[in-house]
Amino acid sequence: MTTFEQVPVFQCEFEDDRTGLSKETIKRALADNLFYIQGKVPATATPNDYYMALAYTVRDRMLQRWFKTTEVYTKKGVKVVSYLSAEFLLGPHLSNNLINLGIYDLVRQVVEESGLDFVQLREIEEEPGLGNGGLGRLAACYMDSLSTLEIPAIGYGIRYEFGIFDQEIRDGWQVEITDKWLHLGNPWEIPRLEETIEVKFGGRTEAYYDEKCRYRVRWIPDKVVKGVPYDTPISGYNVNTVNTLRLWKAEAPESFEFQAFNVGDYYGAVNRKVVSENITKVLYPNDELMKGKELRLEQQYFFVSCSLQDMIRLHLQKGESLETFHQSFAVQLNDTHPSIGVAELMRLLVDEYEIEWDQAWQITQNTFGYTNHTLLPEALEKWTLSLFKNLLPRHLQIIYEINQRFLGQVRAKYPNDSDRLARLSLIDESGEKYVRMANLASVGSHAINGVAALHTELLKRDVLGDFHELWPEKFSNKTNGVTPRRWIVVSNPLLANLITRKIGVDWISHLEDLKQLEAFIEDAEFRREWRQTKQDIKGYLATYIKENHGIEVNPESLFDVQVKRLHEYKRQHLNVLHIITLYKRIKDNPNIEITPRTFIFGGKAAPGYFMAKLIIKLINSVGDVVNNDPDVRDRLKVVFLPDYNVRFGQRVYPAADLSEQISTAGKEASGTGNMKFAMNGALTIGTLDGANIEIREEVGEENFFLFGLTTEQVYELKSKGYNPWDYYHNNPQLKQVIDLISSGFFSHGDTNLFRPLVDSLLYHDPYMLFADYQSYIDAQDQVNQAYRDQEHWTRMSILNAARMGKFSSDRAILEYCQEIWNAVPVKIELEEYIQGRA
Ligand code: RUG
Repeated sequence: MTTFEQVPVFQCEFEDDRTGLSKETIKRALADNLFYIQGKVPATATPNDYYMALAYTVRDRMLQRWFKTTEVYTKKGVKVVSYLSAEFLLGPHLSNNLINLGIYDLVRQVVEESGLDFVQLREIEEEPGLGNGGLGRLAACYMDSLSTLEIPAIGYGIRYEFGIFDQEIRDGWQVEITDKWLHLGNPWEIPRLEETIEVKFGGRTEAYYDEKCRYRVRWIPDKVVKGVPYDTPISGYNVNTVNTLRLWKAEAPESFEFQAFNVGDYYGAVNRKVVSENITKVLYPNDELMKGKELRLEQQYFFVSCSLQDMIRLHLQKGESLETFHQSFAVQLNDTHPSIGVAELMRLLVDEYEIEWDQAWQITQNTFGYTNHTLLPEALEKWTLSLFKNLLPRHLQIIYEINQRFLGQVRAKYPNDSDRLARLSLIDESGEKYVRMANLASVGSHAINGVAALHTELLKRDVLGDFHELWPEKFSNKTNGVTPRRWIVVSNPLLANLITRKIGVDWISHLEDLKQLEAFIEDAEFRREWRQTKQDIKGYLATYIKENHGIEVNPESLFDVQVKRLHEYKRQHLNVLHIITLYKRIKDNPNIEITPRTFIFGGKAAPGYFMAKLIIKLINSVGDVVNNDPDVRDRLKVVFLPDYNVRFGQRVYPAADLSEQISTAGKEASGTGNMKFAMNGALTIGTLDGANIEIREEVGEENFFLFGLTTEQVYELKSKGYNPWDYYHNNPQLKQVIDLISSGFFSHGDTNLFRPLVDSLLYHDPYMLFADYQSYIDAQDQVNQAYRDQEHWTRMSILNAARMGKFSSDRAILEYCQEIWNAVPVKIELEEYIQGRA
């Protein structure tokens, strides 16, 4: 193998066009990449060509670090974290990489001096929307922190050809448009064709005795698919570490098809090719809803098998034996989506590498950790036995074997407890039989964690209660975090600069340093600057809304923002009930004093989730009425901004005054948007749910607008028998609001349009909006009061940002490293002849 030092280009002692950081060199590199990579000259180049040339110029400057990082990780004794996730919601790469490399201002200057519009080029980048929401974005934040903390890591996932759909709003309704993120090419990835892996599907198994007369099973598949890795560099902030995100694309192996061609089955062969390649075609757009679709299980198995085979290859390349696999890799299961990995690693070890079952099981358990992200029953993955058997017959046998041994242990500990046995079993036998993926993940992992303190407690008590009783030592909490690089430095440069001027730059990689801002709370000039910064950013958002959506909003008004996936448990419709309440107040008394507010919504609904789509329609319909009613005199505005994605998040979090985190207590596992808002100085109105509880603890209860039932009260009320009609009849304000919707006031007289929503609230109200309504309105009234005292509001805003240190993904990753992965930083040193950072 050629080593890094042996490649001649890396030994050049002059400033190389692909590594150099002088202005002149970067300028030359841009022109060079435009000509030699894009094949264009300025006379014919499109803005996209320039963007591509710029992206390659930046990527070039990461390559040596990337190469060196990879090389160091192949050394014996380095433990690598392997983050297995069906989703990575990365967002645009360009700005993030420029910031992490420390060359943002320099490159911007060069681009502009070359007569190009930097912002235009930056905005051309298509973001890879390879995730639905919080779970995929968390994986992206964690990749950023792993690199920044110099932890050897690799992210494994799926290179969906079509990521999360683009959302358009037509006549107030969501319309889904295919996301074509790859249509103009992706300069950030490198295909590694030589590291392709084969994955088997279907067929049958066959028992046999090997040459040592040992009983063995072989799998005779009826389909083989190739997994081609596409690698994306993940830079760390202010360090040389560049980790890899390896995403797998499915392709049909040509050799497999020759036979079909030879016997003249041309169309059959082509069809099989298409079917194979379908595996990585499209991301399932359901967030928190499990649908038992075969293709989804195929996707999961495909990427997990590719990834585990890849890890085994890397481990063996180090000259290690498989007995020490778990010392080379700590594999984290991001939810149950990759949990088939437990059975796959057993299959690889036992069937393919002939390791005895007990030892293989030890290796497997020591390798995996499992993060649970939801308590919602509809999100818990389970697959029917028939589907499983058709697609993965060998894995089903392995799961049965794991289950039999596991239930044996349970029986020994709890004799005569058949109910417990039924609950713990990997197979749900209560009706149609299913494989329970959360149980498989829990049995096959040495560590299980929830993503916020409350969530972990509820997990231990309810969803995984029996597992907790059995193995309390496996459980821990790892409260989520988000990366301050993307969510403050990239998205809010004005605030980042203000903070840096006050306390220096260290906070970017040590977010707890933001605490130092508290020392300036009595400094009136600092408060003025803070307020002005927020004002400027709100101004930019107002201009954007005007230019792109034609709605005039007042930047002086309170920006009240709820951006997240549309889901009944997240209760965007509770927010709407508040808007209608304010509207009604104005209609009843047009001269009422009211704090002007702009309500901003964004978020996608799963295409098959009717109620969520109806809530989008309701928001837009209420907006149409409120925004156009002269009595309102622009004191209220309602805007639904379409196609909420990472880029849009970067625009909106910094501009928010108020962050809406209003899920029913006990339903939101953590939330991460809540953290991004508060870091940017927004105040939260929220329930005691998910990480809201910890945010409130950190920022202080006096700087947080709390409302609503607690989880315990929700359970209690449900068990007593919750009747939404009682609230409707006893609260005239609520009744008026509901009646107004029912009357067709927001639907041009159509009394049917919103009936499903209103009926769901009146007859079931599964997420208890009515129970929380009055408390929410009262808290919102306190918000109005507080916002009128701008000095006080600014103090609260500063304190919110200053006390958000805990919610950096760096803190979360450190906890995972120390308490689950047993992983330590490895410094990547660069040879002197390679340019240092700017
Ligand atoms: O809904 C949860 C969020 O509360 C959480 O913050 C996020 C990251 O942990 O994961 C979300 N989630 C859960 N997305 N999908 C699921 C279930 O598969």
